[in-house]
Amino acid sequence: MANSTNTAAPYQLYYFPIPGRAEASRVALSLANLDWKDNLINGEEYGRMKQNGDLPWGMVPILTTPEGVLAESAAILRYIGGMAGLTPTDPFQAAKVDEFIDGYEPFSPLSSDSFSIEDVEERTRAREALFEEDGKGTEGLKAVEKKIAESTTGWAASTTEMNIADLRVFTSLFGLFSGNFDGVIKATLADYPGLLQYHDKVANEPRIKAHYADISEGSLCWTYQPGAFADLV
Ligand SMILES: N[C@@H](CCC(=O)N[C@@H](CS)C(=O)NCC(=O)O)C(=O)O
Repeated sequence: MANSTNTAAPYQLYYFPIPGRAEASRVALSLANLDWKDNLINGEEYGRMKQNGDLPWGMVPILTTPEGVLAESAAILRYIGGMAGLTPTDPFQAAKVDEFIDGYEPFSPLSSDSFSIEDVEERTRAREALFEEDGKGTEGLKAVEKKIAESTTGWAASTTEMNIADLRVFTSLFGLFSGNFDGVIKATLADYPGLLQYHDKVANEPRIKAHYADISEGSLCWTYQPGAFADLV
């Protein structure tokens, strides 16, 4: 059952109303067919949860489960990914998937580093600088493109099937280019044909394609649909 409105659903995800660090787990929760609720919180609710001691590490996302609260986006993804059949059963392949998720992490928070800059022009400039020739964003995109090019199967961690490493990379990477981050523009991706090819592969995976088939108008999740970047090719 996907994304219940039931406040008593056994699995409850709490995060801001953006893809960000929760999106991969949202996809995994849906593909696992669990009864779950997507609690979209604002800054005030986040502050209240933190104050109340509801957040094990003071941050979101968290997932409440019948067995207790789980924090850290990668831990949530691994836990739900296991239930969704999205983690390899072979121990080495599972470890390679973990390696990819952990190795990708330094490139994950690129856009959020500049969240605290209040002036929109200054924030835009800081984000644009990320994707200049020597910027951290460019370095990250090149590194991920190279890793994916090394894959023997086209899936991020060279696994035989799509798995949680792909959910993490796909949602984090392409979520950056939704237009939600001032100064980060989708045209940047035109310089990364390998990443566009990877987008095509994941977005057209039948479960992913079905998951994003009916998004609402204006949804930030448009970057996850097949053809989202087709005009750049
Ligand atoms: N390592 C954590 C990082 C979580 C994180 O950075 N969460 C941000 C939102 S994306 C947050 O809670 N920010 C609120 C704050 O730091 O005040 C994870 O992956 O879950």
